[in-house]
Amino acid sequence: MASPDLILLHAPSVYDFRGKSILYGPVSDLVPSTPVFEMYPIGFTTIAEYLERHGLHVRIVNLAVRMLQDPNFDVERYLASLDAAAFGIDLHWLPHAHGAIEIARIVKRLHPRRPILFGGFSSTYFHEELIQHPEADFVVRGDSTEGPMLDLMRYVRSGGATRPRAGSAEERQLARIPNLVWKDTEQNAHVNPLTYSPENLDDILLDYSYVLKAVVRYRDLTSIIPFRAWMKYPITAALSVRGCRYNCVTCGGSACAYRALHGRQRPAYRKPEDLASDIRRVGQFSRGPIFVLGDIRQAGDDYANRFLDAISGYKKPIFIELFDATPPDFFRRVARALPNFTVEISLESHDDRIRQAFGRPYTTEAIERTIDDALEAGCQRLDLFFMTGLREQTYESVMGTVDYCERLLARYAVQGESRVIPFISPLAPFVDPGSRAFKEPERYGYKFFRRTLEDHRQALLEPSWKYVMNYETQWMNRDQMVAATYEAGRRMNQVKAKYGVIEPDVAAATEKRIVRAVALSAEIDRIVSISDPAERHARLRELKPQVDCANLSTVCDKRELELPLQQSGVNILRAGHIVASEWWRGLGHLPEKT
Ligand code: B12
Ligand code: SF4
Repeated sequence: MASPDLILLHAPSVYDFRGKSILYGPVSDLVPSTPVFEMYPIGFTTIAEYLERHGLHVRIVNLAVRMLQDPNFDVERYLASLDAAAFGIDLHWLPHAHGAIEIARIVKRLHPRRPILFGGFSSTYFHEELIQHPEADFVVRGDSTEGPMLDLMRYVRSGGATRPRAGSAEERQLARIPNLVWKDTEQNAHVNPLTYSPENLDDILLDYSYVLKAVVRYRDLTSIIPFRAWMKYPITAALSVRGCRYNCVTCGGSACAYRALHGRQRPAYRKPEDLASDIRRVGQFSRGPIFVLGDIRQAGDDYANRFLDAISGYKKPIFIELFDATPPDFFRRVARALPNFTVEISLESHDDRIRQAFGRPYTTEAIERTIDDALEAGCQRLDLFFMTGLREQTYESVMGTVDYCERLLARYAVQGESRVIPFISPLAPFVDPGSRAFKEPERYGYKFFRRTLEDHRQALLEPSWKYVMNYETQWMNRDQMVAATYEAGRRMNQVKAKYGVIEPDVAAATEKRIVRAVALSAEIDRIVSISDPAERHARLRELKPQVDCANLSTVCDKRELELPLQQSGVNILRAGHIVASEWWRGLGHLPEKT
């Protein structure tokens, strides 16, 4: 099997999580990943598709999933068996600050002549610090890197030096690649201007058939799975936008963060008709739900209408998210086009003042009208998300949020069933770098314990999420935040059981997990206060089996987020067709796609 040009590696959050005793807490309860954050960025797929379209071969390797699936998976041996002209590692989400850098170290040791490149939001924010790491050869900044990646890979493919000499032609070549951060022979860092920031998403393609083809080409399915439970619940995403119009204060993907970090002046939208084709293409081989990332109303009513016209008649389950209250007519149009739709809304708090201080423009009253309209139009389910760790939010206010959810369920649950389902989780482990709160903590009432990339890398090794968190607020310290989160989770679980949203056995299991997590958290606090490091370490190690059991689905059962699937998730016939054409092409019978 020929080596690919580029291997994209996704690391676990903490590299050696299998040997460490860390109570991660409910940090990933509301995303498909485990606390190892094994999901790779969507951008892996768009970069891979783009480079393949231009004649290069790319392989995606999800090391985090491999490590999760097989406790004996030998990372070093596996990495030694791989080779490529370059290795790319995402440091997109800051919780990967430990794993991404450790994986880079190992790859550098095993393949010293191969360049290692980093990319993603956190790489962009911390590019100056990251490039100082000896194993980081390149950082590609920006929310869009397909173009610069093609330039860089062509440079690497043509034998260009990883660290060019001052005044050489190679130095001039690297200096021309937009968004690139690189080093010369003297280890001086050069930061090229951030000039690649496409105005729209016309030139990218979220084409999952690349994924199927890669499975055949590299005879490896496990490495490309986006998250551990994907085979059981194959949810896929469709990307409507890069960027955002809103400015939620803790968000590193807000309008002002995009402007400052990625040079993006306005969101780049995918053409609505192309978005609809992306979805239909996924629907050809997957029966799982599709999540449309980004509110389709964000670009205006015309965008939403064009999208709904183009997708009309799509019958498979689809999630849409709303960033604001909507008029009733909107849902009537959605229901006509997408009979099997589910809505997601982040309400954050029941308290208008707190929600608006966070940056969400809508009132509870307006959202309640929106909920009524969505249900009346026939929405299958409506998930409401609340958060702890907000500006101006106290312990009592968090409990008030759960009381509010009880009132909601009393109103919407009919005969032991409710289409409205509330969830609450913490803003954790980190407030995003690049957010307004990170930039001006005092102004927004935040206090940070960690500021640099290295601070966060170290934080991730702390024994429980309370110590990992990079912040507290003027209204709740970390102890209160942890206590409020667990207690809110416990009460919410009871409320859901009372109104029949979850089965009694599910509720009982969640209750048990929360109680165990609270006890473990207290035990870890006691261990942390032991002054002898050897004893501290030994006591933490003893807790590992219990900690491991408490690390998944703490404040709710992750499966509560899932829609019931009627049939197996993958359309075997269609997937088989794509796989067979790739195999046939591999035998030389079909031309390579250009
Ligand atoms: C969609 C989304 C998700 C989806 C993930 C979809 C996915 N697989 O990518 C879900 C809902 C699962 C999710 C989860 C999380 N998210 Co999120 N998410 C977003 C959101 C709303 C949009 C992201 C987006 O538009 N991506 C598309 C573009 C911009 O990125 P991309 O195509 O994947 O990648 C491009 C570049 O980033 C870069 N790139 C990325 N990786 C690499 C690697 C290399 C080598 C190179 C060269 C380039 C490169 O090039 C790519 C192609 O051009 C943003 C907010 C926002 N408005 O941006 C938050 C955001 C990215 N998420 C964030 C966070 C914190 C999380 C969680 C950690 C939250 C949590 N505690 O659970 C988890 C992590 C999940 C995991 N890894 O398991 C923060 C990140 C801040 C930071 N610096 O850490 C953001 C900015 C805001 C937020 N708080 O939600 N998220
Ligand atoms: S949290 Fe707010 S600012 Fe961030 S992506 Fe969502 S709507 Fe935009």
